[in-house]
Amino acid sequence: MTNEDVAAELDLIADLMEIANANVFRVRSFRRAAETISGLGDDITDIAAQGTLTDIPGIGKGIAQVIEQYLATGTSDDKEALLADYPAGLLDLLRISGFGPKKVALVFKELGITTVDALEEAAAAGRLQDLPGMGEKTEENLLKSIALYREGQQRALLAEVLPVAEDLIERLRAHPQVGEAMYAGSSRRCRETVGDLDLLAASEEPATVCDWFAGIDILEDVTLSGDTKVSGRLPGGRQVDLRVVAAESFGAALVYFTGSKQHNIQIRERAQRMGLTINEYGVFTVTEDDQKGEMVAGATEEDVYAAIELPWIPPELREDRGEIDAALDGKLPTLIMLEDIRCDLQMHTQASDGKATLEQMAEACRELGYSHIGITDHSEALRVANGLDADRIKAQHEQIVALNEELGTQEPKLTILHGLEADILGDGSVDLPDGAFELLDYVIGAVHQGFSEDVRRMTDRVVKAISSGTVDMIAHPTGRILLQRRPYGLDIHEVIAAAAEHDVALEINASPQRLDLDDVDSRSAVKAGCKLSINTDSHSTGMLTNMRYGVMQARRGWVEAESVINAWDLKHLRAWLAKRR
Ligand code: DGT
Ligand code: CA
Ligand code: CA
Ligand code: ZN
Repeated sequence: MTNEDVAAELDLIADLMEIANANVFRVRSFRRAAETISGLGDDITDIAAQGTLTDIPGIGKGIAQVIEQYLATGTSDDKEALLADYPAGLLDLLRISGFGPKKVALVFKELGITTVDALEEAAAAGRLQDLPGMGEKTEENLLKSIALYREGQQRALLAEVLPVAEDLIERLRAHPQVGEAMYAGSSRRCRETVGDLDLLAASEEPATVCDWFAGIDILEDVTLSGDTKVSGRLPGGRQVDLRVVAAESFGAALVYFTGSKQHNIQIRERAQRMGLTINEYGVFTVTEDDQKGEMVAGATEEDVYAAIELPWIPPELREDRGEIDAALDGKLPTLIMLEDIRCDLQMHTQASDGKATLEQMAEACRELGYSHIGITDHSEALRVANGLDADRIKAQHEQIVALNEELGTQEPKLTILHGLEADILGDGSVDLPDGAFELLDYVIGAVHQGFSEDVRRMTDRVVKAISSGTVDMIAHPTGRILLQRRPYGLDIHEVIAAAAEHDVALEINASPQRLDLDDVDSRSAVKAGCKLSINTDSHSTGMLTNMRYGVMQARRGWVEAESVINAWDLKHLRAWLAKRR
């Protein structure tokens, strides 16, 4: 079990305690322990094995015992005691965004609600309005959140599925009877969420491979069918399908199962127009009596596309959004790659709400091979994140100047730019303390508060910030949280037009829960002439590697490196920033 698993378990117990109206200090001690453990450098299982859990600050005997029991049995006496009084269904209610322990306790006590279905029914029937602190608006928002919760049950974030897919593919490739193997479907197209995981392997002994795969440790509920297919579930319930094909068909099967369905339809129709037929086994000629003739391609994707006179099309583009016409015109984009990224322009330190120090963030970025980075703690107005006032910005500036001097003498070199993630306030003004603008290398504007305005006001607010001449970039422009919060009401096309006019960059926030701008908006932005910046918005060193997910989203948006300011070298970036000031 990982540190994150243990932290999540402690948080869950804290949730249950809150529902049970337990002592607030005890609840807080569980929450703090969870936070400490998730930020811990060492493996919690090792520490537990050494019997030194209580040496960790904030972990007393009680919590240490809960952790030990959880590591040994997957549960604990504390949790079981709570679950005896409060049904496990209440934990599902807690997963509904905006519905915290207090509200869960209230509907449980007053209305006996223990399931999401019952809660939805009560909200739809207007039975929640009479409860203290709830109204018609609460019910409306709740119904929306429940819809998102259901969507979340159907689909998982790409970042949850992809590492598992990569691990399974590595294990398949290592099997002596397997030639090539690859994941397909939405995971390979790098869609932000994934329904089920599709895997593909080439083998001359498909039954042997299927038998072996059916016994693999992380698969549950396994079904085997026809000796060429295995289906099962990952822990948590996500479906996995493995198909095993002959090597001569691997490319055709990979094209077919990568999809998208719409892309497949387009290439099948193209094949038909050329007197060919295409399926998951290969590309074939068609005989005079309309039968399948000779196989002309199938072993590799390149062969399959070549057989219908197309260049290979990157999976991220296979969404039937004009990629086939672009391929025919020789106008497929040269998609940005992770290797193109030279820096990360949004990250937080302990100065505001980050977990690591300035030095730790810098060192981690140097290890990633970046030549420069931008430190962007929150501005004063974001009190919950301990935002920086004028004095603290000045102090941080001195710290960065000193660290830059030190880093300048080390190889490989790293240069730190001093930025700020400044709140865009309710009236569209930018939260820049006196004197800050002059000190900073750049300013990111971001909306963090006051979401539920109408579209006109929200759009004006962001456009005003863009036109202010004080911001160089807009962070997470639509504010969405995948599977949890819809974008705020905002006319993104107006925002894009304003950003293009004022040469303000728009962020592709690489955090797997955000991916904001998304693929479609990123493409519109580049078309409109905007610069983009792919930023991890890291709040710890571990989050820096989320860059890959931002790049994937950019690739789905047909984005090339030249549009992305953090793919530029430092000189180019500095020149662009200087021109703007
Ligand atoms: P997901 O799982 O909902 O995230 O999305 P996909 O794209 O992985 O879809 P899935 O798992 O239903 O099917 C995998 C691929 O198989 C899909 O992208 C294209 C191909 N495929 C599935 N059904 C059909 C079909 O009826 N016609 C064609 N042409 N292709 C299909
Ligand atoms: Ca799928
Ligand atoms: Ca599937
Ligand atoms: Zn933050």
